[in-house]
Amino acid sequence: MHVNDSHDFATRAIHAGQSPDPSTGAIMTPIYQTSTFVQKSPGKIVGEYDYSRAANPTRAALEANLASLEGARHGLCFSSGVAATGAVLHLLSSGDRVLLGDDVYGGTNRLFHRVFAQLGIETTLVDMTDLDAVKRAIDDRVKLIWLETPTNPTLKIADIEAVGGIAKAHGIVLAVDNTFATPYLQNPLALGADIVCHSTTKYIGGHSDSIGGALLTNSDELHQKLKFIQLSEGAVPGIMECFLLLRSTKTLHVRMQRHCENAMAIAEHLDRHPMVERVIYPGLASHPQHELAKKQMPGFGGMITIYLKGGLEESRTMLENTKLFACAESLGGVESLIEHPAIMTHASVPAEHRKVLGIDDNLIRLSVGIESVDDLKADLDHAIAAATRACGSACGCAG
Ligand code: P1T
Repeated sequence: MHVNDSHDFATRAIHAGQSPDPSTGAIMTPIYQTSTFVQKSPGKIVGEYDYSRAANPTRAALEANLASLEGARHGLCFSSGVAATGAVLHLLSSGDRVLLGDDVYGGTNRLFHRVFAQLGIETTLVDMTDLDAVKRAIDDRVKLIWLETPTNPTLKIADIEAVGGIAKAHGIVLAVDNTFATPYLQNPLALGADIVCHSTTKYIGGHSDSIGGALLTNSDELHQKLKFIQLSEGAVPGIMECFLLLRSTKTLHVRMQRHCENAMAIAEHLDRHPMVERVIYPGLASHPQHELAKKQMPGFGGMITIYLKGGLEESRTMLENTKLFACAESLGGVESLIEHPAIMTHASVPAEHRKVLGIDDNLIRLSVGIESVDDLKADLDHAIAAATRACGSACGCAG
């Protein structure tokens, strides 16, 4: 298909990187489930491919598709989001420093602090919503700034353009984990980031049936280095995973529209609930960076974080009593999930740091799916009522 940058997102989502199979006319990209490709003579390959760790046609279609959605020249896919993150960290050398957003996925935090620290790469946590703090943290050794926006799980919004300007002025690479926003709601490269990272496990996959990651960039130099790391480390996705993701991206825009609609309605509903102490959702006027979110994103995504009145017991009771929201790690699927970051996704973050960020026992994260919004509201109301009954009045809440 002749799809180019001038086409709208929805058209690129469905067609970019893909054309009917020339040998059969199959409209869907075939699953080239092969490890190797026969050569005519040693070193003389038939087409573009010799070995699937290096490149595979199904993966190449996915990489081109994701690159198009992020407005990038280059795309690379990995076996997981953390594998993609690790590939970026392998750009660094011992003695280099990284500024890492202070509120990121627990596994990202663990990778920086407990794996790459051992290789001599030093990580400093910075609140990326505080531009002065970013500037203050920079010295000659800082080679990479890594941020998420919205962050996981407290949904802070960083000004990508502003941080990008600071990074550029100091010759520092800016990588943005765009997993929560997706390319439908935010294109960090257009705002000055050098690399975009995705856990494709989440919204891009959208059906909770695969693990994967991706890196997108406009820099030929960064792409060549990252491609070399991808080839050398071999953390590539399986071919079937690539096919599943190609199928998923065709509906990304439609799913995201419904995720945003449902989440906004639920955020407003919970905001009025007497048992909910606070709702964090970038679409609410009460969100500290609401104006920035409006400027940077055309919609606010499907993630909501709430503080329930009470403590661990009430939170646990709520999570045990939802019937549609499944209690599980991960996010971004069509089905709604609920989780407790302090015990689940962010358990690997040191307790004292969780306290600083407000990842408390009464903080609960919702990944709002695309089911009927009325059914979802009723499910949450029922579970909160169960938590209220469990609570009595010991914690001082309305229960
Ligand atoms: O799980 P994996 O595909 O390796 O992706 C890691 C990752 C990277 N970036 C962000 C923003 C993420 O949220 C994740 C994974 N997060 C969860 C599993 C979670 O429940 O938050």
